[in-house]
Amino acid sequence: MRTARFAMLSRCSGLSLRCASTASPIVEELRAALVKKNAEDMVLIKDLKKNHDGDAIGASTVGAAYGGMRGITGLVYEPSLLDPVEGIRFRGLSIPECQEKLPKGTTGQEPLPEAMLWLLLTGEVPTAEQAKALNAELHRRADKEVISRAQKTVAALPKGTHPMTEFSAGVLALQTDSKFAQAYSDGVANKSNYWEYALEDSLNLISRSPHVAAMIYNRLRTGKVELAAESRPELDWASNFANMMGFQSEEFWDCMRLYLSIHVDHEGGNVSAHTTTLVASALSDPYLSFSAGLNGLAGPLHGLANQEVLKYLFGMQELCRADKVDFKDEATAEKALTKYTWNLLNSGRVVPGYGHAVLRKTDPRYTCQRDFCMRHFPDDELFQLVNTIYKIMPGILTEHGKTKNPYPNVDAHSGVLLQHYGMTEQVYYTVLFGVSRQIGVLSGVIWDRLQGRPLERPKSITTEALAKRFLKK
Ligand code: HAX
Repeated sequence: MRTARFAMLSRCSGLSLRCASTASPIVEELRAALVKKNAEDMVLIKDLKKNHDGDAIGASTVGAAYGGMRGITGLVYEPSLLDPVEGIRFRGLSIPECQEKLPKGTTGQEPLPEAMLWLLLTGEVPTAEQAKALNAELHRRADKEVISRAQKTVAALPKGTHPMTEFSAGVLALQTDSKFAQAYSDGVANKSNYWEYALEDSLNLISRSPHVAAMIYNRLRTGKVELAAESRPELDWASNFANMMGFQSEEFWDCMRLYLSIHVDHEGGNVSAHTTTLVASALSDPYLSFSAGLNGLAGPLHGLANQEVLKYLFGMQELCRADKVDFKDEATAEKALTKYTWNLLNSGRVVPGYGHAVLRKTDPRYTCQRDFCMRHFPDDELFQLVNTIYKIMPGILTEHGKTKNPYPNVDAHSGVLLQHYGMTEQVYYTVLFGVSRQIGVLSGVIWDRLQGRPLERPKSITTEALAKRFLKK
């Protein structure tokens, strides 16, 4: 009776995933790779749960409870893992390994973000054909009507709304087409197939959100609710996004391939990933979940730092100009920058782009952007300023004595690349981060549903309860 009702609802909702997959061999291939990897992982998970259920992997302490849960390993998140010294590994691969092994764009230089998506989802490096077919599938899913509705919703927001607010709202507006929400409402979704609906929504979102993000960029630049150029099906995901924003240089496309590949993921505990997976654990669909994650990414201690870094750099340049600092004289420039940075620190502010909650060395995402600049524009003025700051900042922050990591993170460098290629609207920078970040965090959501992870609900405690327990008051 129940099965018959489900079958009927399934037909009514038009959500026959098996049919969809017949029409799309690459999604069928992707799904098969996910199922295979999950079967391998499940053997380990069963063993871990059965024989090590009570084994500790980290202890909670009073310090951790007051300190933003630092040092507590309390989540399983499959797509990537962060080492404090080595930095990020995407399914076991470091950034240089990804640059070497993943299929690349037309210049043959930088990895394709859609290849990164395949890697994060399946744990396998895709072939060039698989990456190409996945990109074609993303193009195929770019439903014009759904995208246009979302673009109009964003356009209804007042002028001057921050682009991150617009992007988050745009992702919510795309949610009207959520297969996950529809299937749940129709009663056809259950624990064994949630992940398939999550995969459907995620692919649609990754396909459509760049169209919304590109419109946000053009509205910022020209005030017009349109793309700078039509989507081109022959282009890969990153270059097409750049194309829709009005950038047609091959070199910038390569920059975007790299940019959108390295920002995808940073394990599961950072604000955007954790928020997305937390919200998704309530079985909110991928759109609702990722929009929530974007709102976290929009904070200045997280993704907005890339915007703040530019403010800091331009502020430094202005002060230097006012004081007639001769940049050709390195020692004078370093002295001046040190003085201005101390003024900032003494006013109780943080230096954006430096420090990290987990990393304890220079972020490899910083290093690979630096390498890109060295290859393409070593003499760029802003790049040289960033290099000079890199020389002095670890010493300043160490002397300041607060931060546990005096080295630069990803955000210290990304704006330099964008400024060089003429994307000067720094309020937009975090949107680029968000467009990339969906690839990682949605992979995380799909794996959470595939492995049947439950509602996330840690326990909290009050100061009164802690005082009773430890202070005997
Ligand atoms: N400048 C000045 N002070 C800093 C600092 C910096 N760059 N980084 C950390 N500190 C301070 C903290 O504010 C904190 O001070 P209080 O004790 O007064 O609260 C102290 O040093 C200890 O902090 P921490 O343990 O080293 O760092 P946290 O884990 O608390 O915070 C942050 C990590 C990234 C938020 C922090 O380093 C910071 O604010 N950096 C600047 C903003 C930034 O670049 N954010 C982007 C991080 C990467 C990212 O998520 N990108 O999206």
